[in-house]
Amino acid sequence: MLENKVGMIFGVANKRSIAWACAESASSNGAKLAFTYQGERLKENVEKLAGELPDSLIVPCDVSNQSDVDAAFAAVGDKYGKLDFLVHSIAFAPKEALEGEFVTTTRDAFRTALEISAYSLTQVALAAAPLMKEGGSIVTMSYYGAEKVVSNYNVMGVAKAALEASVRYLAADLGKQNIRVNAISAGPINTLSARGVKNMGSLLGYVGEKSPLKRNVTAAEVGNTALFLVSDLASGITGETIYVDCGYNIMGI
Ligand code: 0WD
Repeated sequence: MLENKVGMIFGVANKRSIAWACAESASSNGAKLAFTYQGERLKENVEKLAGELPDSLIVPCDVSNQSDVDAAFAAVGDKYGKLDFLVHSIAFAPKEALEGEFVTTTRDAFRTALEISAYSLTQVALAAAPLMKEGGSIVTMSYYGAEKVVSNYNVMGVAKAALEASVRYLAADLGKQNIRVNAISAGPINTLSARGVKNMGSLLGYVGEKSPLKRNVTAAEVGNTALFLVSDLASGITGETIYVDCGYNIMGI
């Protein structure tokens, strides 16, 4: 499905990362992949995982550092000469902002969460567009806390709301270059980031019980939806937030 396509994957921390599930789906369908890792802390993990894939590239990139972003895209341009799709699977907020009441969010925590979790999508879209010469597809990861209050999710919910709005504005700007931009709103999955949100365990239990499919979604299911969105099967879809949450979002009382 993705033969002769080159993708760039942001946000692999370990094998549980949603980004890694996206990479596995894309790679097993023929894509060549470039991976970014945030810093030395994650280098070994990403090298071990991505090293298994043929013709892959691994570059450091902390999105809070513009020169890292420029260098990562330059490396992709040098190696592959083009880019067809990008998966943005990055978020961060200081731990103390992900518990207690939202009203106590500090200016610093707000700025950091919005910069890393929302602005970074615009930052990478701007850098990716010149490499997407034959059009392209950009996918990011959002969560239900963008639209409804989820205890402890707090400033990350505000960041996800900004992220989903960014998807629409980016889709409108980049559509004329045949670049599509979409978000996946994933149900809760037990990853490293998720463990940073207080009481994640009980959230998983609650959602698993209430959702129409009576279970939690898997990272592989999110990866397969990302595969669909970056493939030509989704050529008419842009600016959307697609739920991959076992149906949880449709439930009322
Ligand atoms: O329940 C979940 N796990 C859900 C996650 C439900 C719905 C959405 N999501 C979203 C997250 O908010 C995030 O946007 O999916 C995305 C991926 O999250 P993940 O796979 O759950 O978590 P993880 O494996 O931790 O990957 C996120 C990574 C970081 O890992 P850690 O945990 O070490 O912070 O985002 C990367 C980093 O690798 N990251 C950065 N990358 C570049 N520059 C930066 C940064 N400044 N900050 C974090």
